[in-house]
Amino acid sequence: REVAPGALHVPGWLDDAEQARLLAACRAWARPPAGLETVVLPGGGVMSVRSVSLGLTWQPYHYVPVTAAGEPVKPFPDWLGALGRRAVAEAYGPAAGEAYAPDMALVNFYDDRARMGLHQDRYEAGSEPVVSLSLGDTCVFRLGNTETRTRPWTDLELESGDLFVFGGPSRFAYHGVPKTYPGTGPAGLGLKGRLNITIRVSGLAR
Ligand code: MD3
Ligand code: FE
Repeated sequence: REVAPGALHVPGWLDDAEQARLLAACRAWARPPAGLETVVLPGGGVMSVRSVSLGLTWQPYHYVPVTAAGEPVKPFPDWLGALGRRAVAEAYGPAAGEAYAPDMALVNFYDDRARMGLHQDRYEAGSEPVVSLSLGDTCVFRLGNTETRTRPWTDLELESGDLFVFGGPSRFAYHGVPKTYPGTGPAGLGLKGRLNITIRVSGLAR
């Protein structure tokens, strides 16, 4: 479903087995070194979402190859790039899929209290689409406009296995996660909380 121009939501894109495989990979990536970290903002604020990156990591407000603790970021695996290409092909057609060359992924972990305020993702060098995959608890995803951090916005629910692709005019829309619904993930997955994996073209790799 096209939620806004260039913003495509595909509920249930990952089947149970694919979700389990992606979760197992996230658990391995979360382990040290260069595992799950808390991002501290320059004003001293701490993000409630914890994250781990592959390929490059995001530190306020740029992409770097080393974590805040000084450890090299884990590599961005080819299979995850291939999954991103499949997602973009699904959203915009086979040619767009073939042209898509992601170089990093950001995995966000939400415990029951974590939220992400409305923001734009504009630290990438270009404007290639962002691919988002959700695992575990359902959340409210807020998709705003490209002009202001205020209304109008649309609230949607993202569930385990859902794909979202943000390209075209939606690429620089404000967005955030005002809440998750604890305990709503698939019982068989065995994840307490929510994971979101975004696959991106930073354009800054080497
Ligand atoms: C719309 N993550 O990591 S994913 C982020 O669920 C981020 O963890 C949220 O926003 C999460 O930056 C939302 C959906 C998403 C990701 C990137 C976007 C929506 C986007 C980039 C442009 C527009
Ligand atoms: Fe974002």
